[in-house]
Amino acid sequence: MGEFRNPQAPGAGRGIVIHGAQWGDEGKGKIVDLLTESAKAVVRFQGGNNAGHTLVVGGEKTVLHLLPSGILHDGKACLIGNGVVLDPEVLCREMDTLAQKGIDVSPERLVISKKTHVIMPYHRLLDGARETLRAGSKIGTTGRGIGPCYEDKMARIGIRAGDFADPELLAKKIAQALVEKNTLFTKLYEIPALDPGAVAEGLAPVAKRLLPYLGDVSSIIQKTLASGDVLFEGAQGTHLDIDHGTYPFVTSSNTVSGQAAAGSGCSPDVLSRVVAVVKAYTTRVGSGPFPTELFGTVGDYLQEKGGEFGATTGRKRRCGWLDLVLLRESARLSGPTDIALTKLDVLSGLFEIKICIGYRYKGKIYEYPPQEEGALEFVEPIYETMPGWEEDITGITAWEDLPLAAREYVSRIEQSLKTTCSILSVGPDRRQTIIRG
Ligand code: 2SA
Ligand code: GDP
Ligand code: MG
Repeated sequence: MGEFRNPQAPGAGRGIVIHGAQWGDEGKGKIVDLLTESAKAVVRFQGGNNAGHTLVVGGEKTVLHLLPSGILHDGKACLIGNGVVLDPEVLCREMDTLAQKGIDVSPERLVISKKTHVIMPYHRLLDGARETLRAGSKIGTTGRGIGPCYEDKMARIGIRAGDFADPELLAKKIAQALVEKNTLFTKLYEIPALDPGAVAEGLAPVAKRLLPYLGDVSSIIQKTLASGDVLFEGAQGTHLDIDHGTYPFVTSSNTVSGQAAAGSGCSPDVLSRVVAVVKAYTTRVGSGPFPTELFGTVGDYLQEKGGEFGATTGRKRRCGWLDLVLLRESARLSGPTDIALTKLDVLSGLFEIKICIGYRYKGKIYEYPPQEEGALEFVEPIYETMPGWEEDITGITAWEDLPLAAREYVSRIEQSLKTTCSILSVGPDRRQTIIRG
């Protein structure tokens, strides 16, 4: 049945998913940048410019919101898949910033799927208006219009990047979308109605500019895999997944590894390696339950030492101990082959380190999170305490050179999750990494 499958010829490349196993900001950007060296292409498959992926190379910091994190490597294809929601103005600004630094952002290497949905000004307005209306129970969105854009996709009234080629169709679709939006704006949110003609005019210059970048990402992935590896770059994290996350305090896309296939246009059988990026402690930005959250001095220590501020909004990230219950569920949902453990260096200087190994909830012990909505608000974490270490580990490049307590911490995670931490990150820079093979 060969022609019905998408088999990889002998010697062909692998699909490698890099996704966040917690609530985002695990350091996915750094890991994608690192692994791009040996890949041929990098594709974003969900989320939009709510993401902030930070790369540090030779001390120079780059924060990406839409461009795939392989962009700093010359000659590697960077693809924006159909599962992404694209704010064209943000993308153009990001491209300009990188071009000024001498990075190639030409259509020869950067391709946007024609099926990618476009974030429109009315999506951003709606995002803000909804949050205002939810006073007291805000989700704490990034305000980038992500949710409303995905809503239009599902309602089948979305604008797609492929529409950029047909200004007449674009104008018609914008007018259609605005019939409903303008009613909402004026009747419910006290926002002035938008003029469809003005919205279409506002989009025209960026739409024209991005035309040469539109292509068939699915087919490019298929061709690339014939000769090399393709990285699939996740955004946000597993527990922000629209289905499996801490609903309703989630983002509006699927963030689990399976989305890499649907959000880029390849079959799941090409995804042979799944790297779960795990921060050595836990952070969350925005509202929602967080069982291991720390409110005292240790939380402040992690926040300050880890530089835990949102890479898109600048908001302070909430910090807490590592939660193995959440990670077990991440593993069940995304099937990681290995872990990239990041920010281990931030734990240096703590006398003792706690790991949440289970929850107590309604008189029972849980190894996996209870599934009722909101249950995480009421679970009591069960902790195991491990000795900390004093040493600064940011310059260490070999496993053997890590303090014993740090190695024991890593081993405890591996043992509990029955997998290997193949990559250890001990600082933000690309070179501050221990590869364990
Ligand atoms: P949205 O804007 O609709 O996706 O927000 C819904 C929830 O998803 C959370 N979310 C994130 N959480 C962590 N990191 C994200 N990216 C930025 C970063 C966040 C920032 O890299 O730091 O700068 O604030 C991200 N994007 C969305 C969001 O906080 C809501 O809880
Ligand atoms: P992403 O969204 O998963 O790509 O993560 P972010 O870029 O939003 O947040 C991760 C932050 O931690 C960024 O500021 C990175 O530069 C930084 N970072 C990544 N890995 C490490 C590490 O091992 N140690 C330290 N100290 N910082 C790191
Ligand atoms: Mg981030």
